[in-house]
Amino acid sequence: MVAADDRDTRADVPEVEVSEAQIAVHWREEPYYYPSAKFIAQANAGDPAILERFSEQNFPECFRVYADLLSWDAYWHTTLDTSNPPFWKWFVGGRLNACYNCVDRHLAASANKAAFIWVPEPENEPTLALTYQELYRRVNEFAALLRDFAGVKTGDRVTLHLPMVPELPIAMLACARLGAIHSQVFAGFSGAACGDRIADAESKVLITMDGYYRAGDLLDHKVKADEAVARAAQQGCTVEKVLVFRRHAGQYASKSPMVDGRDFFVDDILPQFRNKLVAPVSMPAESTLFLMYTSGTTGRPKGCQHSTGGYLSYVAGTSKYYLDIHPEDTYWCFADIGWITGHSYIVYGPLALGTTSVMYEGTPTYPDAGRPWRIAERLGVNIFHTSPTTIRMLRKVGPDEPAKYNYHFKLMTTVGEPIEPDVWRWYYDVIGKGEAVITDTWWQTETGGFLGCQLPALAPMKPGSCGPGVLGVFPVIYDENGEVVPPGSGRAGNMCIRNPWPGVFQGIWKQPERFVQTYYAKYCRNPESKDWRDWPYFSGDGAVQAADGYFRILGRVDDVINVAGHRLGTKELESATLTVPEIAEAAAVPVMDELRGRAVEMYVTLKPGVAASTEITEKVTKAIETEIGKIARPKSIWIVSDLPKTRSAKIMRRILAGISNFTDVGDTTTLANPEVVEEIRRAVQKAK
Ligand code: 6R9
Repeated sequence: MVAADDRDTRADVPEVEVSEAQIAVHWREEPYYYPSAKFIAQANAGDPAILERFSEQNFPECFRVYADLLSWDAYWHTTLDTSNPPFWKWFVGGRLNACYNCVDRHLAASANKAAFIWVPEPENEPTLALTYQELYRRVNEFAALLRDFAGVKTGDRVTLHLPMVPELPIAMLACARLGAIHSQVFAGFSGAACGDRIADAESKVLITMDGYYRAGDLLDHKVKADEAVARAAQQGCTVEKVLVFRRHAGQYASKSPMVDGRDFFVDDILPQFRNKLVAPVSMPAESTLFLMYTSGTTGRPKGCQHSTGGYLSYVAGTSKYYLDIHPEDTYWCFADIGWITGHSYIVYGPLALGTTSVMYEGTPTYPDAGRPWRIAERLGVNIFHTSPTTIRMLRKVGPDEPAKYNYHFKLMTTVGEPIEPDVWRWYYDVIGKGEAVITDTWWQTETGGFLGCQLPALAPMKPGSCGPGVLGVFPVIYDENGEVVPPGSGRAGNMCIRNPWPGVFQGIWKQPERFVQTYYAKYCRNPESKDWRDWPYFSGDGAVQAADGYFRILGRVDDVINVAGHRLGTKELESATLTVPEIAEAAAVPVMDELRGRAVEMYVTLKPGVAASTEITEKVTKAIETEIGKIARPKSIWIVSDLPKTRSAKIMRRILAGISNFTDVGDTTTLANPEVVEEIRRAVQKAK
């Protein structure tokens, strides 16, 4: 990230130079696949009457169906308040507590049922079944510690930088119990990235862990907390307390010294709060439950704010109808809780429905590619949720592994990136054994829950398509001029949503202008209007719609690169690269990647007098790892003599992407320096 003083706080209307959608492969129409009679007979949404209940005429009252899945302290008086567009408010007047809804209310019927099953990476460590009763106890104790030891109050922001351990959902739910706003930063992100997010949220408390296992190593994680606190301090934000969980109680797995008066081992303090109960704070439906940072067009990450009532209703409802979760199911979502998928569909949605949610430490392919299927067999998992990148990886390393294990999935989900039809078919035939229904769920950090997906028992699947809009959500494709691109036209355009829905984010933390500009200004028909029909939501994705109404997502149309389902901003990558003193200019472009969907390539020029060397490319890699994290590591770094630029000195990433992907570079006649294009092409394409 860039330093606080030169952060770009201007509205980030995307200047589209190169987009993922432009390099997308065009697929042919695929045949339908149908759900089995057995699946249909047990499905939560088996009666087509539900479509009528959620028809456009019944909007917004239809979402009462979702809100009624929750326990409210007070009912709302206004289902949708549109008085301050596009800051929509759902269930206004209602009060509830998210933790109560996910934990307390299940005690009467399900105290001894597992809320989470956690599989640690080392195979000699026992699997933990955390019952609803035990979760209740641990959440209460930790909430008491947060309140009485760390001084956390309702409305405070608390940053979490936790790996995939049970302490992560416990900490989230403890914050929710107090009405404090949690902001979990993906553990794979660097200390610097975590520090920027702490500073933006102005958190006084950081919750972290000493270490965690990944592919055979016990990683030192606490060192990142020190970097994060220092980075936040540079931006004027003082972290008062760092609460450190220990991966193995009583043993410290980090080389980072504990700072006196700032750092505390949770397991040292927790005994003081043994069996303490904390009353759940009754929150207005519109209060913010959490922040989730994601990448956009500028270097500054966006803290997407999600509400308590609308969000929780939406993830409960979509978990019920699109994941087909019943309380007696064992559901396993492979995502990391550090991403929105984990928040919505490992923690809040499944727990609101009182089911058993599986989480695991480590990676799917360590110690071997049979790990997921061994776990699924042993735990009786029947709903499975993952991403195309994971599916591609599992196909590559263990194409025949699933057949060796005796598990049966009724439903499987794919999320995070477009899935190629061939990969879809392997998922269906080999992982799903031809028995499981697949839902391809299209959505975003901003949207809280699914937006595009077919109802699994009521509509057929189509490989590579996410299906139509979900219940109560009405997508549309607009061209650049705001004209509707009709279904079946074969033309691509910008994927938009015509109406608000309860899961939609409330805003970008402390950046209301950017919120309006990025998501609503592009297609707003009348900025004075209080009618939601005048405020379509712009997703930033390109898509085509088939004659049957199914959408096929092509990729990002803005300056975001989706690597293995992780959003990286080109500006973030470029700012990180420019921290290397030898680098003069940098441009990040997406390239097609067999495993991860897309990967990043960096093009750089050097300052005068600096000679190209592998040391410099290593420094760039290191800088990106330090500023963002290892997931952002570029596939290639090309040192070139000059970058193609317009006469207004704007770097043309589109041309570089054309070179990297061996596709058409498009028009170069308006460039200030057209001669560099051939030179770069020759050098790069020869080296590939
Ligand atoms: C949930 C999540 C959002 C971006 C989104 C789009 C891509 C997500 C997809 C998909 C094709 C799907 N995306 N789901 N593309 N098919 N089923 O991934 O949120 O991390 O914010 O990413 O991911 O490009 O705009 P997030």
